[in-house]
Amino acid sequence: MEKIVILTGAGISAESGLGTFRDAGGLWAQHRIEDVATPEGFARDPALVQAFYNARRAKAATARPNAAHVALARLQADWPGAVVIVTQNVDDLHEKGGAQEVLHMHGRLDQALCAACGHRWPAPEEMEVGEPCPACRAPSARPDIVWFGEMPYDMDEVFAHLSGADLFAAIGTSGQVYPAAGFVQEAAAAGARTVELNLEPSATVSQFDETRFGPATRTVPEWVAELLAD
Ligand code: BJW
Repeated sequence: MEKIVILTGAGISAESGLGTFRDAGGLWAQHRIEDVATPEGFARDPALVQAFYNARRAKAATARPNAAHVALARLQADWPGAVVIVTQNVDDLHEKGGAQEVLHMHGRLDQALCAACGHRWPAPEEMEVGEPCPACRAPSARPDIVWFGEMPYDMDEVFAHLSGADLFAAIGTSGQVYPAAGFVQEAAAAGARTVELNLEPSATVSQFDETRFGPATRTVPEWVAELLAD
């Protein structure tokens, strides 16, 4: 049975009210990447970084999954083969939409990470600078987020899934951040058919066999319905 690997990005959560990064008015238009999404930025000004993620955590906590998240959960439940969802998103809208298993390669807003010992625990609504780790007591709590220059999570598992994929889809991602932007090449090299679903062509659009443009709440349910009808 066909194995489907799906990569999602900020565009899938845009219609749930969570901002993307690189669209006009997106998060990177309001904050410098180097200040809020690098380990160096955190070392320089931890209060700024904690405030940035506290605000995003609060917003994500009240966001509702949209028709695209729900459609992917339906695909996972009804497809006779495996459906692996890999998300770059740090929100939990796939899970709220009913997805069973999701690989969060860039971390999660609802988790805290100890920079000293690597322990993880549920993040409080507001994380403060120097908050102690419940395991080792070091004052080293940080958001469990993969910043630039850090190794994304679950990469061995993701690359193993890509090497066995029959169909690869990228949804709502600009294709500008690696290693995720390279997944299409990896899947294609393994013989998978590839499809991009995005509002606009991504930076890697030429590498896909098929493209579908439009808002995710329209294109994703349509695509899922077609797959399940075949
Ligand atoms: C809609 C829509 C709607 C809108 N419906 N669509 C030079 C060359 C190559 C690589 C590098 C390089 N220099 C440095 C690097 C590596 C670096 C990198 O890629 N830099 C680039 C900028 C060049 N990458 C890293 O450092 C990564 N680590 C790493 O590489 O480790 C080494 C390694 C080696 C070998 C194997 C594996 C690893 C770490 C990257 C960490 C990224 N972190 C961030 C922030 C933290 C999370 C957070 O705060 O939320 O993650 S950056 C930010 O970008 C965030 C996102 O997950 C990520 C991707 O963004 P995404 O999701 O694509 O969003 P947008 O806004 O860019 O695009 C939205 C899209 O949706 C658009 O296309 C819209 O059109 C569309 N859209 N509305 C459908 N309604």
